[in-house]
Amino acid sequence: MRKIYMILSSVLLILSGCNLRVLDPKSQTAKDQSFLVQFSFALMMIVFATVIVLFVWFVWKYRQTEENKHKIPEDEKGNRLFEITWTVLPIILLAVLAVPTIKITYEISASSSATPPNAVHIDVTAQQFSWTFEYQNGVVQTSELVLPKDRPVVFHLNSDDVIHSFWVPKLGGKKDVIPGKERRLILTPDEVGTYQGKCAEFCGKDHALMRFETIVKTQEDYKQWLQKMKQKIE
Ligand SMILES: [Cu+2]
Repeated sequence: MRKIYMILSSVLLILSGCNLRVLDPKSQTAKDQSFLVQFSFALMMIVFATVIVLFVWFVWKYRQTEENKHKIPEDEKGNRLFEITWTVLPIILLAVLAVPTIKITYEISASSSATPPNAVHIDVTAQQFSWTFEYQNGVVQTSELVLPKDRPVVFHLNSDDVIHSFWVPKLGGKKDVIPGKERRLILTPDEVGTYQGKCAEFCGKDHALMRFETIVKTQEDYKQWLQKMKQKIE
Protein backbone atom coordinates (compact mmCIF):
# COMPACT_ATOMS: atom_id res chain seq x y z
CA MET A 1 0.00 0.00 0.00
CA ARG A 2 2.82 2.38 0.92
CA LYS A 3 4.41 1.70 -2.45
CA ILE A 4 1.21 2.73 -4.26
CA TYR A 5 1.07 5.98 -2.27
CA MET A 6 4.68 6.70 -3.15
CA ILE A 7 4.10 6.08 -6.86
CA LEU A 8 0.89 8.14 -6.83
CA SER A 9 2.49 11.09 -5.04
CA SER A 10 5.48 11.15 -7.39
CA VAL A 11 3.15 11.03 -10.41
CA LEU A 12 1.15 13.91 -8.91
CA LEU A 13 4.35 15.85 -8.30
CA ILE A 14 5.42 15.43 -11.93
CA LEU A 15 1.97 16.30 -13.29
CA SER A 16 1.55 19.38 -11.09
CA GLY A 17 4.73 20.81 -12.63
CA CYS A 18 2.90 21.01 -15.95
CA ASN A 19 1.76 24.52 -16.74
CA LEU A 20 -0.25 23.54 -19.84
CA ARG A 21 -3.64 23.51 -18.15
CA VAL A 22 -6.78 23.75 -20.22
CA LEU A 23 -9.38 24.46 -17.54
CA ASP A 24 -7.56 27.39 -15.91
CA PRO A 25 -8.75 30.23 -18.16
CA LYS A 26 -6.97 33.60 -18.24
CA SER A 27 -8.95 35.21 -21.08
CA GLN A 28 -12.62 35.56 -22.02
CA THR A 29 -12.16 33.12 -24.92
CA ALA A 30 -10.64 30.50 -22.61
CA LYS A 31 -13.44 31.11 -20.08
CA ASP A 32 -16.10 30.60 -22.75
CA GLN A 33 -14.38 27.44 -23.93
CA SER A 34 -14.05 25.96 -20.46
CA PHE A 35 -17.71 26.84 -19.81
CA LEU A 36 -18.60 24.74 -22.89
CA VAL A 37 -16.47 21.84 -21.64
CA GLN A 38 -18.06 21.96 -18.19
CA PHE A 39 -21.59 22.49 -19.51
CA SER A 40 -21.43 19.54 -21.93
CA PHE A 41 -19.79 17.41 -19.23
CA ALA A 42 -22.62 18.25 -16.79
CA LEU A 43 -25.25 17.41 -19.40
CA MET A 44 -23.44 14.16 -20.17
CA MET A 45 -23.29 13.29 -16.46
CA ILE A 46 -27.09 13.78 -16.14
CA VAL A 47 -27.61 11.26 -18.97
CA PHE A 48 -24.97 8.92 -17.54
CA ALA A 49 -26.43 9.01 -14.01
CA THR A 50 -29.99 8.45 -15.29
CA VAL A 51 -28.93 5.44 -17.37
CA ILE A 52 -26.93 3.91 -14.51
CA VAL A 53 -29.78 4.38 -11.99
CA LEU A 54 -32.33 2.84 -14.38
CA PHE A 55 -29.95 0.00 -15.20
CA VAL A 56 -29.34 -0.90 -11.55
CA TRP A 57 -33.03 -0.52 -10.76
CA PHE A 58 -34.12 -2.86 -13.59
CA VAL A 59 -31.49 -5.47 -12.81
CA TRP A 60 -32.71 -5.45 -9.22
CA LYS A 61 -36.42 -5.36 -10.04
CA TYR A 62 -36.40 -8.16 -12.60
CA ARG A 63 -33.87 -10.41 -10.89
CA GLN A 64 -34.74 -14.07 -10.59
CA THR A 65 -36.60 -14.93 -7.38
CA GLU A 66 -38.39 -18.00 -6.14
CA GLU A 67 -41.77 -16.53 -7.17
CA ASN A 68 -40.97 -15.43 -10.70
CA LYS A 69 -38.66 -18.31 -11.55
CA HIS A 70 -41.09 -19.96 -13.97
CA LYS A 71 -43.03 -16.88 -15.01
CA ILE A 72 -42.79 -15.91 -18.69
CA PRO A 73 -43.64 -12.25 -19.26
CA GLU A 74 -46.30 -11.29 -21.78
CA ASP A 75 -45.25 -9.96 -25.19
CA GLU A 76 -45.19 -6.17 -25.45
CA LYS A 77 -46.24 -4.66 -28.75
CA GLY A 78 -44.52 -1.31 -28.28
CA ASN A 79 -45.19 1.58 -25.97
CA ARG A 80 -45.96 4.88 -27.62
CA LEU A 81 -45.24 7.01 -24.56
CA PHE A 82 -41.78 5.47 -24.02
CA GLU A 83 -40.89 5.62 -27.70
CA ILE A 84 -41.82 9.30 -27.97
CA THR A 85 -39.97 10.06 -24.73
CA TRP A 86 -36.67 8.50 -25.79
CA THR A 87 -36.85 10.14 -29.19
CA VAL A 88 -37.75 13.61 -27.96
CA LEU A 89 -35.42 13.72 -24.92
CA PRO A 90 -32.16 13.40 -26.91
CA ILE A 91 -33.43 16.04 -29.37
CA ILE A 92 -34.07 18.44 -26.48
CA LEU A 93 -30.66 17.67 -24.94
CA LEU A 94 -28.86 18.25 -28.25
CA ALA A 95 -30.76 21.51 -28.78
CA VAL A 96 -29.77 22.70 -25.27
CA LEU A 97 -26.16 21.82 -26.07
CA ALA A 98 -26.27 23.42 -29.52
CA VAL A 99 -27.41 26.90 -28.42
CA PRO A 100 -24.35 27.91 -26.32
CA THR A 101 -21.98 25.92 -28.57
CA ILE A 102 -23.00 27.73 -31.76
CA LYS A 103 -23.23 31.11 -30.00
CA ILE A 104 -19.76 30.85 -28.43
CA THR A 105 -18.16 29.33 -31.53
CA TYR A 106 -19.30 32.30 -33.61
CA GLU A 107 -18.36 34.83 -30.95
CA ILE A 108 -14.79 33.63 -30.58
CA SER A 109 -14.19 32.93 -34.26
CA ALA A 110 -11.83 35.52 -35.72
CA SER A 111 -13.28 34.99 -39.20
CA SER A 112 -16.80 35.93 -38.10
CA SER A 113 -15.87 38.86 -35.85
CA ALA A 114 -14.59 42.25 -36.96
CA THR A 115 -11.13 43.40 -35.88
CA PRO A 116 -11.50 45.35 -32.62
CA PRO A 117 -10.34 48.97 -33.14
CA ASN A 118 -7.93 49.01 -30.17
CA ALA A 119 -6.35 45.68 -31.06
CA VAL A 120 -2.66 44.87 -30.97
CA HIS A 121 -1.47 42.99 -34.06
CA ILE A 122 1.26 40.37 -33.86
CA ASP A 123 2.65 38.41 -36.81
CA VAL A 124 3.34 34.87 -35.73
CA THR A 125 5.53 32.68 -37.91
CA ALA A 126 5.92 29.00 -37.18
CA GLN A 127 8.89 27.10 -38.51
CA GLN A 128 10.47 23.73 -37.75
CA PHE A 129 11.05 24.00 -34.75
CA SER A 130 10.49 27.46 -33.31
CA TRP A 131 8.18 30.45 -33.25
CA THR A 132 8.85 34.04 -34.34
CA PHE A 133 6.72 36.90 -33.07
CA GLU A 134 6.84 40.24 -34.87
CA TYR A 135 5.27 43.33 -33.30
CA GLN A 136 3.85 46.35 -35.10
CA ASN A 137 6.90 48.50 -34.32
CA GLY A 138 9.26 46.01 -35.95
CA VAL A 139 10.42 44.23 -32.81
CA VAL A 140 11.04 40.53 -33.47
CA GLN A 141 11.18 37.91 -30.73
CA THR A 142 11.62 34.17 -30.77
CA SER A 143 10.28 31.72 -28.23
CA GLU A 144 8.86 34.48 -26.03
CA LEU A 145 5.54 36.16 -26.60
CA VAL A 146 4.69 39.32 -24.66
CA LEU A 147 1.08 40.52 -24.54
CA PRO A 148 -0.81 43.41 -22.92
CA LYS A 149 -3.58 42.71 -20.42
CA ASP A 150 -7.19 43.64 -21.32
CA ARG A 151 -6.48 44.48 -24.95
CA PRO A 152 -7.56 42.29 -27.85
CA VAL A 153 -4.58 40.75 -29.62
CA VAL A 154 -4.96 39.74 -33.26
CA PHE A 155 -2.48 36.99 -34.13
CA HIS A 156 -1.68 36.71 -37.83
CA LEU A 157 -0.56 33.10 -38.09
CA ASN A 158 1.77 31.97 -40.87
CA SER A 159 3.94 28.94 -41.42
CA ASP A 160 7.27 28.74 -43.25
CA ASP A 161 7.17 25.01 -43.85
CA VAL A 162 4.62 22.46 -42.62
CA ILE A 163 1.36 22.62 -40.68
CA HIS A 164 1.82 23.67 -37.04
CA SER A 165 -0.73 24.62 -34.40
CA PHE A 166 -0.61 27.69 -32.18
CA TRP A 167 -1.75 26.90 -28.65
CA VAL A 168 -1.63 28.76 -25.33
CA PRO A 169 -4.10 26.62 -23.30
CA LYS A 170 -4.78 29.19 -20.58
CA LEU A 171 -5.62 31.87 -23.16
CA GLY A 172 -7.78 29.77 -25.47
CA GLY A 173 -8.05 26.94 -27.93
CA LYS A 174 -5.59 26.07 -30.62
CA LYS A 175 -5.47 27.22 -34.21
CA ASP A 176 -3.75 25.38 -37.03
CA VAL A 177 -1.01 27.33 -38.79
CA ILE A 178 -0.99 26.48 -42.47
CA PRO A 179 1.75 27.35 -45.01
CA GLY A 180 0.61 29.75 -47.74
CA LYS A 181 -2.54 30.84 -45.92
CA GLU A 182 -2.71 33.49 -43.21
CA ARG A 183 -5.02 32.58 -40.37
CA ARG A 184 -6.24 34.87 -37.60
CA LEU A 185 -6.85 34.30 -33.92
CA ILE A 186 -8.15 36.95 -31.52
CA LEU A 187 -7.51 36.63 -27.79
CA THR A 188 -7.85 39.11 -24.93
CA PRO A 189 -5.73 38.12 -21.90
CA ASP A 190 -7.33 39.32 -18.66
CA GLU A 191 -4.70 38.37 -16.09
CA VAL A 192 -1.04 39.25 -15.71
CA GLY A 193 1.18 36.17 -15.65
CA THR A 194 3.37 33.73 -17.56
CA TYR A 195 1.66 30.99 -19.51
CA GLN A 196 3.08 28.12 -21.50
CA GLY A 197 2.40 27.84 -25.19
CA LYS A 198 3.30 25.10 -27.62
CA CYS A 199 2.86 23.68 -31.06
CA ALA A 200 -0.09 21.32 -30.91
CA GLU A 201 0.33 19.62 -34.27
CA PHE A 202 3.03 17.00 -34.75
CA CYS A 203 5.40 18.69 -37.19
CA GLY A 204 8.61 16.67 -37.18
CA LYS A 205 11.35 15.27 -35.01
CA ASP A 206 11.76 18.23 -32.64
CA HIS A 207 8.05 19.04 -32.40
CA ALA A 208 8.17 18.60 -28.60
CA LEU A 209 10.70 21.45 -28.36
CA MET A 210 8.37 23.93 -30.08
CA ARG A 211 7.37 25.58 -26.85
CA PHE A 212 7.18 29.26 -25.98
CA GLU A 213 6.50 31.41 -22.96
CA THR A 214 3.62 33.84 -23.06
CA ILE A 215 4.09 36.77 -20.71
CA VAL A 216 1.06 38.96 -20.07
CA LYS A 217 2.01 42.41 -18.74
CA THR A 218 -0.06 45.43 -17.70
CA GLN A 219 -0.62 47.86 -20.59
CA GLU A 220 1.93 50.30 -19.13
CA ASP A 221 4.59 47.57 -18.71
CA TYR A 222 3.85 46.26 -22.18
CA LYS A 223 4.40 49.71 -23.70
CA GLN A 224 7.69 50.15 -21.84
CA TRP A 225 8.85 46.67 -22.86
CA LEU A 226 8.07 47.38 -26.52
CA GLN A 227 10.01 50.68 -26.40
CA LYS A 228 12.96 49.04 -24.67
CA MET A 229 13.10 46.29 -27.29
CA LYS A 230 12.79 48.86 -30.07
CA GLN A 231 15.77 50.84 -28.70
CA LYS A 232 17.83 47.64 -28.66
CA ILE A 233 17.45 47.14 -32.42
CA GLU A 234 18.03 50.78 -33.34
CU1 LIG B 1 5.17 22.56 -34.98
